[in-house]
Amino acid sequence: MEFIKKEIKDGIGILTISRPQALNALNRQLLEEIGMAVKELEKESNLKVFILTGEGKAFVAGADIAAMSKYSQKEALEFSALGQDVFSSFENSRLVSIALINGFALGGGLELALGCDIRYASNKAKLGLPEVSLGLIPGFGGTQRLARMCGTGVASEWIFSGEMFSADQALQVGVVTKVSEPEDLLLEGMKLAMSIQSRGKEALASAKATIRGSLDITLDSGMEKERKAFSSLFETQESNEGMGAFLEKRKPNF
Ligand code: DAK
Repeated sequence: MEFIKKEIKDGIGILTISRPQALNALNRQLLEEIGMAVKELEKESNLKVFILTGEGKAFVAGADIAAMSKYSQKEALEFSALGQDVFSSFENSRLVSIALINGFALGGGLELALGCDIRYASNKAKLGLPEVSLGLIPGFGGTQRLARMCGTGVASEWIFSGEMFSADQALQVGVVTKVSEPEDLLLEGMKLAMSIQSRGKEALASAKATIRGSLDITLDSGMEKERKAFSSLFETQESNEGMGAFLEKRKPNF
């Protein structure tokens, strides 16, 4: 892979996007590499969580405008479908994904982060969906995910204005859940990842699928889904171990 650095550090998967000449902007190749890297991490049977971050002053500065400017409508449709598929594959993955937003997360870059389960940002990060300033709209799920995550008021403000927002503004509206000094970002992300990694694998996958599945259904059907997911975990060795460990006053061995 040319633009993705993949490592497993202290039992945590880390994907670092590195295309510095274009502030990590997403072209087809980079999108495909992100999709492949996540598939490879999924093969690591002990892995439960991964971190996605960017190298340099950007997380990802958006879709590659130079490449996109030459697209026909058909190519734009294919490009949009590729991005949407890759970001949706994060949601459908059993692995928990944490975006560490180290710098600019604009357009497709913010959409990439919105596809992750959890987002932390450096206090130097700038986030936004500036597509309307290019005569476009977000094409990798931004209109849908931001509206679901923060409501249509926030999505409308961010998308219609095309402005960049600070990490603190992003924290206020719930786009990110923690802001830290740039030098502490990886440490904070690793702390969270290690806490997640110490939990039950099947319980995590079940919780993720149940949370993700809650958005498009009624509360009643969500409750039913939760009941089924909850009760099916009683068949697992993991829940035996987890509850047994609590009762025996020891740490569970997951
Ligand atoms: N694409 C390509 N190259 C980019 C880029 C991008 N998004 N962002 C930065 N670069 C390149 C710059 O062109 C520059 O290259 P050289 O001139 O050195 O060759 C290099 O990275 C460094 O950038 P700057 O010199 O501009 O760096 P500054 O620190 O001065 O400014 C910046 C940083 C992030 C404020 C600025 O680079 C900037 O405004 N970048 C563009 C941000 C942006 O508008 N992003 C949103 C892109 S639009 C769709 C599918 C997807 C999408 C929409 C529709 N369908 C198919 C329907 C998504 C759209 C987007 O993401």
